[in-house]
Amino acid sequence: MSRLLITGFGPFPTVPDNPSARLARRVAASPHLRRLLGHAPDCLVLETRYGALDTQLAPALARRPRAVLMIGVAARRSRVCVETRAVNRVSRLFPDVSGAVGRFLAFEPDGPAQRWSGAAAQVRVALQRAGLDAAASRDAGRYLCNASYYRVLATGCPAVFVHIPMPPRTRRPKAGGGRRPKAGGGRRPALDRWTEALIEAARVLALRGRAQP
Ligand code: PCA
Repeated sequence: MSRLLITGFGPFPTVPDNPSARLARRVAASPHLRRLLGHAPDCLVLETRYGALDTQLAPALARRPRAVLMIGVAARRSRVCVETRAVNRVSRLFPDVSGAVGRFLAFEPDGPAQRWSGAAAQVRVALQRAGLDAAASRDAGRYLCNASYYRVLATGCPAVFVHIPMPPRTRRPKAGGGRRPKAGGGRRPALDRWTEALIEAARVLALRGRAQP
């Protein structure tokens, strides 16, 4: 089956340890996805700098993935959000990891003001089915997540960007003591729950990519 690309991001000035990279690697390592595709999905951890759109993302897109699942962190959000669109706008306020800010207010001076994802609703439903309280969002920000999404949506392949909050710290149960975990997995680490749900989202996207001419 055709290639599925999963992306995450490396650190940036306000998030020195970006959980989206770990999550992308965990989703891409899923044996379930490997079985479905007949090979492991491609995984790309993008450096959080504008230059990486040309040096890292463009070569990955040149391999013509049939579907792309993108993951980034939105530290101030409290829910997992499925981004429905990307806008042709860059913030000049927030420097990337190399200290650069977007050079122009629009990435593509002749590009459309926004690009929508046709697969976002299906991915949100898949996440909800997998037990995540995922919300739809129309605002992927004005930074690298939005910029990379805008690029990927231009390819026309099914692509969805999922923003995760910072995972809450989970305390390890003390050896030989501590309370028992709640029934229903309420105390399972967020990253474990997100991994499982995003594997389901990736499966849905991969099938959609296969169906698209
Ligand atoms: N979040 C940032 C960039 C990288 C990431 O994980 C954003 O929301 O744009």
